[in-house]
Amino acid sequence: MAVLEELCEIVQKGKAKEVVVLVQQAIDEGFTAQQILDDGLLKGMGELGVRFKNNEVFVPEVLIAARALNQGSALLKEKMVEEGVEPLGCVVLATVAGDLHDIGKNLVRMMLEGAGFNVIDLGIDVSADKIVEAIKEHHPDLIALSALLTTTMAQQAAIIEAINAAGLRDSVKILVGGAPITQSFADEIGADFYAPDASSAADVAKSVVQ
Ligand code: B1M
Repeated sequence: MAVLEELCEIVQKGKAKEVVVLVQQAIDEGFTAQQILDDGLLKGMGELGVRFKNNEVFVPEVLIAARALNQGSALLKEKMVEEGVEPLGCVVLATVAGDLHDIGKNLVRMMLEGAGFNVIDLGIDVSADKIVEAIKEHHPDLIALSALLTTTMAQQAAIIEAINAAGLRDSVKILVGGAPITQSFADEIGADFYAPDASSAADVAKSVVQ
């Protein structure tokens, strides 16, 4: 277990090379991919998420830790397929049409992946039509929409309307976020959830699949 505790610590420090060495060591010691993920990599990212929410660490630390986590989990991919490890759920994520800001969205993606979700990241400037297509193609548990401009907030409402019009509203939950978004705006446009930060977005996603 010592190696997994160390992994949990080192991933939070963002030391990618050490993370890779420790993941290999854990594999050699006979831990399953699920154990290495749950008790090492994801536990570390979860703890970092709490510290991020409490303003004890900031965006650069989270980005560096996420890069280390990705390198460690890349090593586990083959083993996960062999062991049949299933993702917690599927999230389609996007920054809405007209909006090019993606730093917050990328943090949301990292927290979701760190929590064990398969994330379909459609990128920036994503239209309502593309979201509707993605729901039909991927059957996600959650749609997560980021908007950073007061002028693009309305796109979140337009996407919800398009999902309604396509008859898909009952098949998916919708989470909205971004600097100008509030709980009351989320309620007004008929979103299911609002999250003020990336870590809370991952908490929402976990609550949806539980
Ligand atoms: Co822009 N920009 N920008 N910008 N930019 C802001 C947002 C702005 C507040 C700056 C200002 O005027 N003070 C302002 C918006 C004003 C408004 O609408 N009220 C603004 C503007 C006006 C513009 C342009 C219009 C400027 C121009 O061209 N005249 C233009 C618009 C381009 C476009 O999108 N069409 C523009 C362009 C850009 C750059 C391209 C230069 C660059 C973006 C680069 C990139 O993202 N790759 C940029 C940047 C960097 C910023 C600031 C400085 C930083 C934004 C950021 O990344 N913050 C920003 C001012 C500021 O915030 N200080 C500003 C860090 C990031 C971690 O925070 O994205 O808020 P944030 O994410 C948070 C939460 O909001 C939440 O989680 C994160 C924290 O954990 N969150 C979610 C975000 N998405 C979520 C989704 C969720 C849940 C939570 O669930 C789905």
